[in-house]
Amino acid sequence: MTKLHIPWEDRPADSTEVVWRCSRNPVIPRNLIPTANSIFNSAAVPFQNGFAGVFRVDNRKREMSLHRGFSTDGYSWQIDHDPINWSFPSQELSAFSYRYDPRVTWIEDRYYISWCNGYHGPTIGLGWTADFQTFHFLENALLPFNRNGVLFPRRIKNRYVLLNRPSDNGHTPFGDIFLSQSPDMIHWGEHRFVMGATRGWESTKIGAGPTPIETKEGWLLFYHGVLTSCNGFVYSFGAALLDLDEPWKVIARGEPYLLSPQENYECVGDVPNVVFPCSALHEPDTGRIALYYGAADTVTALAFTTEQFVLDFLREY
Ligand code: BMA
Repeated sequence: MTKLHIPWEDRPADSTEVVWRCSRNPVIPRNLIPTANSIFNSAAVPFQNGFAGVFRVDNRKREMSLHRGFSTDGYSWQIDHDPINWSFPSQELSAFSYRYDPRVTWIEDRYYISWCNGYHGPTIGLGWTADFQTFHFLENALLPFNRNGVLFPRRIKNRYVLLNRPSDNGHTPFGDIFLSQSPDMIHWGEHRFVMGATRGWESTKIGAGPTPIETKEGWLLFYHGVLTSCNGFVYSFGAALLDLDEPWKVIARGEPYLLSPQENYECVGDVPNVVFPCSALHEPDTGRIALYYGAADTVTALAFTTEQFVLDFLREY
């Protein structure tokens, strides 16, 4: 089998950035499929000889749903025009309110999907697929109100671990990252505080981004942070390193952001000034990382970095 290559561009010669943007951004336009108002905050994973993804599509009725997609190169995507057709464990879970901001994580033998699920308010929905053909809905992991549920890619001390961010029912003006643990993906407890909003770009609230990446030094976590300006929220993202065995312990956390909304497609759209990462493709042998992020709640963009660049950045700050 030929080796799968993740999307990649070297850092431009004149750049000193730790994270740099893809020259083809935005890689997914808002109107890639005819039913879409916007396609953003979405998750891609390696699948067979290419990539598969779960996409946040806000349709032209402005309903927020999850759609399936495939790609051979990680840049050009074929996204289903209709939302994922879930199989439900119970009729009570099937009522549609909204489903958005998916993350996808391979654990053991299947892809788990976590998202913000409308169930009498936002909470963390979970599901899984093995083949991207049938999609199985699981019980909500937590009670409302919660957002930004992100699974670790393996059990830690025999527990599945889920980062999450307790919130309110609206445009929450606060928010710290916690984690919850489970023996079976159904029952969640042993909740721990991980880290809170601090200052500057992450002074209002923070939330986990892509599935954490395991490195020798700890779990590498990209997360978004929000600043409240006189013009509204500004979403940037940065990085932290969590302890491998007790991932609620923060080993390092970068003070500056890694990427903030500065390009036109990040500053202009349905919600201006948003960069919001939901997935990271990682090549262990090269350390390359390709981050998919939603821009201005409208389009999907790519940015690049390496494990080493981010670990060096975290050591410096
Ligand atoms: C958050 C979520 C994200 C969105 C962001 C900016 O609360 O709804 O989906 O990208 O706000 O609007």
